[in-house]
Amino acid sequence: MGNQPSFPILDPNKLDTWRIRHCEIVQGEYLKEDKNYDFGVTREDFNQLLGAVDGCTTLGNHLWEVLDPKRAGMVATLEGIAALAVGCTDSMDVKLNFVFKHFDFKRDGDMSHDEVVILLSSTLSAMAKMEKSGILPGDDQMEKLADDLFLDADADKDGTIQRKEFLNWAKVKIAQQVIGEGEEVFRADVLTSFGLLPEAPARPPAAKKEPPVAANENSDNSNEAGDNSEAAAEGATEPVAEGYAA
Ligand SMILES: [Ca+2]
Ligand SMILES: [Ca+2]
Repeated sequence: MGNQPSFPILDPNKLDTWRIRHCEIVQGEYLKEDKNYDFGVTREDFNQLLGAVDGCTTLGNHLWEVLDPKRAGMVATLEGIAALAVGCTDSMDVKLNFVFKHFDFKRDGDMSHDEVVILLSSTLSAMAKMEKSGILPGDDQMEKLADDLFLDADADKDGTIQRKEFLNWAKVKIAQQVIGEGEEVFRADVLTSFGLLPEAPARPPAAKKEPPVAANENSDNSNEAGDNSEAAAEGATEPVAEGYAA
């Protein structure tokens, strides 16, 4: 690691102050055999899962509103945990590593086609919900994306995707959307890279952080940002590499 970005002080109820290690605590809780968490969680179970992080009492409820927009009363557990990784504060590499491990169900260190499909659909679905203008990924679209990944990324042609192959593929894909090396990567960039935003978003001014995920009400900002989009694009300067510090 080159330049060390500074990270915010942890507030257990604000996802954008979480680090990947907090996501790992929740993941560890999910994998505890005596807890028997299912593929789908209720709001109550989700709160309990997140409560594995000391002091986390309200984040589960905030995030639930985002992840269950149709009020189905159930959230896919893997997607819920992926959402934590999406919304926390850590480098792109660290996040991608977490996601890779999270969806390596067989724990064999590489991705089968099925694992890739679930990884992509769960993570991008969480991301699209958190970015309110995102389009939810369709099954066919994710199958196709997984096919593309295997064609493009399986460098050693062994029919599975190793961690390095996945990281390279994802970063190249996202980098096509982000102008300038070391520039901060926003969720909208990632969604655009995977065809899940209707049109390329204006990049926000460098000084502005993306709004915290948990604060639903803050989403009003998106309109304002749209009005200023030209100014924002023109005024965009080189931000300090934070989200994408390699
Ligand atoms: Ca595997
Ligand atoms: Ca391979």
